[in-house]
Amino acid sequence: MPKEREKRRKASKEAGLSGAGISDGFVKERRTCRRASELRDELCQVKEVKLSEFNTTQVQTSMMEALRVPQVTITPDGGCSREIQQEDWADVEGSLRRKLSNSSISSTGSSIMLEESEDDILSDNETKSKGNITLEHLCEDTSESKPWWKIKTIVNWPFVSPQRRNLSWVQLAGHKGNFKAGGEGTILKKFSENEKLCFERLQGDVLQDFVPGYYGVVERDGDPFLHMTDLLVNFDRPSVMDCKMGVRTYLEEEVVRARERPKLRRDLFDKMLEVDSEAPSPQEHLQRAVTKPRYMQWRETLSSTHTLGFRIEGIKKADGTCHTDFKKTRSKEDITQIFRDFATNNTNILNSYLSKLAKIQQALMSSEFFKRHEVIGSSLLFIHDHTDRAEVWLIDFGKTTALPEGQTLDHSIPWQEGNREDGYMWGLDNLMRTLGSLTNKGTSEGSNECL
Ligand code: I3P
Repeated sequence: MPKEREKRRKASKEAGLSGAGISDGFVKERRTCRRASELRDELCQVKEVKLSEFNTTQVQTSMMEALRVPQVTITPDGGCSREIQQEDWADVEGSLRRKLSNSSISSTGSSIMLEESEDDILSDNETKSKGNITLEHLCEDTSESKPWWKIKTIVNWPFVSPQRRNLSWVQLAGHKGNFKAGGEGTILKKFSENEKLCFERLQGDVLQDFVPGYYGVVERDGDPFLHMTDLLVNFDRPSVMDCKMGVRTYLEEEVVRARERPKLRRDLFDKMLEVDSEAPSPQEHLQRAVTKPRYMQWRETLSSTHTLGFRIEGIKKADGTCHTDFKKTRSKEDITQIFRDFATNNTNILNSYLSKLAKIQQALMSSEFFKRHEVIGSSLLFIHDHTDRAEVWLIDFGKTTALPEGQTLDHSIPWQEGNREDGYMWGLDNLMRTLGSLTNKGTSEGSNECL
């Protein structure tokens, strides 16, 4: 574990954290944030969370024949064979400096993963076992065998007793174990240098009102976290939907790395197999592994990412049930139906969502941040409750990266390797048309047809 400690020290250093625990730039107070001293006090009480050791043993690389993926051909680098090292994974993340994920890397390490997930998602004042039970009741995935902890975007769910703050959590898609309870009305998200930079650059941008409030970097148990608003705090038993935006869900950098040094992943092959045993090519079956871009591209073509520029990742309904089985949800009709159910066909909610999206669209069009960033893997988070209150937020900037000086993106034109286009605006347009078809309002162009 010294290596792990070293990584944590390094991440803390990069985050500019002192040994005292809270960085100088701790509070950038905004909107609902309370006084810095109160927040700091609340952040001091935490229990030890053991980082699970990354398991690389099941994954063997065998640099074999060239791997064919839909748009990118990954070539071998010499046909040699070696075991993937921990460093390799960090390498893949490259400049994003995302620390090794404790979650979705190994599907076979689920017991360790779950243990950590339970720990991480519990409120400070709850025992682990209690939290587990609560969470299972709270967010049972009724649609598939996929565990609930695979959904991203943690949100606070004031489920049982209003007096017990941060009682339990719901995470919609993505890397589990990334979140902890913050002070009241706030959460802590595992540090990512990239996301931190985005939040800093978003301060003062027209998009600032549409992203979670950001209060700086804090340290817990030696690990750095981004401190931000809990978006669910003012809702009563909210329904939540996570839509991943854009036509591409991986960075160009990942494609280049995969081409230069293909790394075969058994866990992604297994995930592929779970959905469709015929999806892997004969070659991939033989090696029982795929590269990440290959997996990500397969996910994109299977879902509506390619055809509509967005996809539904997860839904939590007001009754506490979670649904994550949207990997094969692709057609406009299916998506429309899912939105209809999600909003319980309530026109007030649908109209609120539409008008919120229109404001977001306007803001995006004039945003300097948006113009100068490749927005990958970012989601729109839809939240409403029985009072008909409905909000939409832009979240998840871990893979949103600044373009070289002077370069800007259109966000609507097709992606070709090298142009870094992400199709975000095209996806938003399609999303608005989909919602518009439910309210008979359409979009500003008055058309209900997707592009
Ligand atoms: C995961 C999903 C995540 C991705 C993760 C994938 O697939 O696409 O967005 O993380 O890569 O495994 P799925 O949704 O099918 O579970 P990033 O966005 O951070 O790349 P990972 O396994 O390398 O973490």
